[in-house]
Amino acid sequence: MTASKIVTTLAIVKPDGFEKRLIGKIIQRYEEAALNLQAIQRLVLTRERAEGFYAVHKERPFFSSLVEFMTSGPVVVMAWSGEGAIDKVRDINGATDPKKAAPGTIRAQWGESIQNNIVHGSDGPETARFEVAYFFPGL
Ligand code: FUP
Repeated sequence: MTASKIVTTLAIVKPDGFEKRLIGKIIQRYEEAALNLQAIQRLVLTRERAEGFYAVHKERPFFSSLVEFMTSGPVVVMAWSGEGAIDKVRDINGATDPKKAAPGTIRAQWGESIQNNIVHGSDGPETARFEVAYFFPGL
C-alpha cells in the first residue's frame, strides 16, 4: 500500500474575492475536495507584508501593481491540509489567467484578469511551507 501524504497549503481569498462576497463559496469548494481547514484569518495586508509574501516576484514588471492590489482591501488567508492539498487547491482555483482557466474553476467563474484572479494557492511543497509559516507560524 502506498503511504498517503498529508500536506498543508496556503490559500488566500484576494481583495476582489472578498469584495464579491465569495468567501463562503470558496471555502465550500475546498471542503468538498475533502480538505481540512487548519487556520483562517481576515486581515488587510500592509505593503511590507504583501511585498514579503511576493518577494520571489520582486523583479517582475507586475510586482508593484500586484502589491497595490493585494493591499487594496481585506483578504482571507487560510491553511488547508489533506492528501494532495497543494494540487487540489490549485486545480480548484484554475489557471492564473481566468481566460485560460478550466470551466468550473474559481478563476474561470469569477476572475477578471491575471492580476484580479480572486484566489491564491501555494505552487509547491517548499512554497507551501514558506507561505503557511508566513501567516501561521504556529502550524
Ligand atoms: P499563481 O501561482 O497562479 O498564483 O501565479 P504566479 O505565481 O505566476 O503569479 C502570482 C500572482 O502574480 C498572480 F496571482 C497574479 C500576479 N501576476 C500578475 O499580476 N501578472 C502576471 O503577468 C503574472 C502574475
